Formats: sequence, C-alpha cells, structure tokens
Amino acid sequence: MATKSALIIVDLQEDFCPPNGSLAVTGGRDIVPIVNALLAAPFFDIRVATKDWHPHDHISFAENHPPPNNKPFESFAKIVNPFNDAESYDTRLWPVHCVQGTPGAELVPELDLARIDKIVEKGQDKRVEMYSAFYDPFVNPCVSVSELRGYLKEQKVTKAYVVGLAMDYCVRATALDALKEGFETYIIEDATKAVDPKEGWDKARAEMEDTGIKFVQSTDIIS
Ligand code: VGL
Ligand code: ZN
Repeated sequence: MATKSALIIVDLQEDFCPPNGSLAVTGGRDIVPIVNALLAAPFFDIRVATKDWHPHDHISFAENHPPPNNKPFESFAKIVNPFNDAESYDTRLWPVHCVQGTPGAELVPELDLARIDKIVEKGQDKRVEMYSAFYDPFVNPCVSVSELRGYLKEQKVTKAYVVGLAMDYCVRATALDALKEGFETYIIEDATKAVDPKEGWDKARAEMEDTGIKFVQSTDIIS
C-alpha cells in the first residue's frame, strides 16, 4: 500500500498559549514557527488542525463543579458514562478554556491557516472529557466521535505525525488513538510542549514509546 502522511496539529489555540491563554502551556506559542515550517513541507500529503471546542457548561471546567473539589489544575471529578453507569473515570479539572466562539478558542493567528486542509472540532459534548481528537475515552459505548478518523481513512492516510498542545494531554491521547486506529504514528518532539514539562513530559513520552509511537525531530522532516 502507498504511504500517505498526515500532519495533525493539535489544539494550537489562544487559550493554550501565553501570554493570555486561560490554560497557557509554557512555551506554547514558540512552536508555531516550527509548525509553519512543517505545514510548508512537501513531505506531508494531508494537513489537519484540531480545535478543543467546549460548550460553556463543559464537565472539565472546575467552575462547573461545587466546592471544595473545584480547583483548576488540582481537583478531579468522576465522570460516569451517560449510557452505562458501570463505566467511569476520574479526570482533572481545568480553568474555563476554548469555549466555542470565544477568542480563546481561535487557532493562533500566526499559524499558516491557508495550508490546512481540514479543521476538526472536538470536546463539544459537555458530559465527557475528550483529550483525543478521535473520540472520548468511553468505549461501552463511546459518547463523542469527531470527524478525524473518517477523514484520515477517506484520504487513505497511513502515517500520522502529531504536533501541538499539550504533549501530556491532547497530543498524547490523539497519538495513542492514531496508533490504535492502525496509523504508523510519530510525535515531532520539538513541535509540542507539555502542561507539566518535567514529570508530565517524561511519563507521556515513555508511555507512547512503549506502545510503539516513534519520536522524531522537525529537522528529520524538513532538511
Ligand atoms: C487540553 C486540557 C484540557 C489539551 C485540552 O489540548 O491538551 N488539555 N483540554
Ligand atoms: Zn479542553
């Protein structure tokens, strides 16, 4: 089968970037020149950007939970599958971020949008967290599915190169699901940043490498 490579730019949105993002990832905006260089590389056949795209009453927002367990970055909430109360997970709560239609939800304006073939929105269902740009973590049944899988399969993509924000949350989850969906999956290491650049980065990197995700540098692609 012919190789077809997709660049998947995860959540490169204002709310994840300094100086004003509500959930700013340290150095988040610094990856934009590298991502733009990757967007310009003939190496890729398909270029996708994802957007975290939450309703104001999303379950991941700390302020939508009663005290005392409603501290952004610290508190956790239990999320139960609305279709199956035997399935649940604990999830970290965040400041309000990437609310549909707000300036914080916009892709950063420095991004070379003209080269992007497809924008995929995710996280619209208020009942579930959705770090992965493919689907939410519930399986029995899954609650929210984005357009990403269908689009990549329709385009006959075989390799997925994942970049963007944040390495230890949405980049990680998207890459793990890309691998699960049968794509040969890569992280371009210098084109992502972590919420927790120390333990978060190391833990996510080790886990991804263990499952078979490969780590490369942008200079391996743009030469
Ligand atoms: C993300 C936390 C909450 C991400 C999204 O894009 O990594 N992190 N929502
Ligand atoms: Zn989010």
